[in-house]
Amino acid sequence: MIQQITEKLLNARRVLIMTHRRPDGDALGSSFGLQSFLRHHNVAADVMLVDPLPRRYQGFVSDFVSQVEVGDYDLFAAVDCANGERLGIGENFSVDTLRDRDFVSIDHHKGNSLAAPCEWIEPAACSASFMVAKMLLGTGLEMPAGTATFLMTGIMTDTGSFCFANTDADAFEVAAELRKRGADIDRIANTVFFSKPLNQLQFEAELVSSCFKICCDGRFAYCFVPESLMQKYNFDMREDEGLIDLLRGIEGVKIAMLSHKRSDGFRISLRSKDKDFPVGPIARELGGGGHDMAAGATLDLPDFAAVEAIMLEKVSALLK
Ligand SMILES: [Mn+2]
Repeated sequence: MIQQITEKLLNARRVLIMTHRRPDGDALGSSFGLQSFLRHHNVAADVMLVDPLPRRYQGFVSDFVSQVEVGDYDLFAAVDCANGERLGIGENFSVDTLRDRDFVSIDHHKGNSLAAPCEWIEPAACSASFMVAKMLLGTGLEMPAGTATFLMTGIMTDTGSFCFANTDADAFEVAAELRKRGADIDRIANTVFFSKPLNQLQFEAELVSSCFKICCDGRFAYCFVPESLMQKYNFDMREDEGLIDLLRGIEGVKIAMLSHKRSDGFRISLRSKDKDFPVGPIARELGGGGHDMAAGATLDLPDFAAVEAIMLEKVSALLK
């Protein structure tokens, strides 16, 4: 399958690369890594993004399209996207349109339901960027440093800089190959990890001091982020990548949950620090998705008290 996808990509006239909505480091790293590699090898490729970019990635990626004509492309490639609802295509066309066309998908989400005619799904892979890197390195073609940097960004963000349980030996091996090709880890660290805006730090300080709840003998930490606090510090939850680590980082905590209200309900993000207590199944049970150790869902409930009641029940049952 990898071979088939590689051939399709390298022989395409023009590829449209798509990823999940509210793109994170892995979504952007895998998309732009693939785009830069294809362009380097004279294949026209565009990344489509329809949501605003998180601030930390604004200096990192700029070359994308938001509106397209389907007929301009002969190949469609989805990366890091688990299902049609999450695919960032906006009003451009429907997912069904793609299934009648040449459509490939590369992803590492368990339970992927995108159903592309040609797909490579590897739930054990640490990140989609890792999969794209493995595929592109496997071609034996030259990989420019810019491509290596994009792909490394996705690997570093999805593995928590090689700290999470999904970091297997293969992740290090591919990372080593990317580093040899000039992946600029300094730049990644300084733009993605070490450049928190001051308003965010102040927002986090008040969040920590006033909103955290810890229960289940100190093993479940959660927090509802009130709209008023976001407004007070001008903090946008689109910038929340890594925010949950404040909870996860507490000693003794096994499961962390962060929640905030959106127009479609209460968004919950879940993280686990222990393989014996995976949160992926809980998220999927609630109509969401993700990985064993990092997952999320949106709950259409009247208030956070209702979310809290359900989650306390589910998490305490898991921790039993
Ligand atoms: Mn990912």
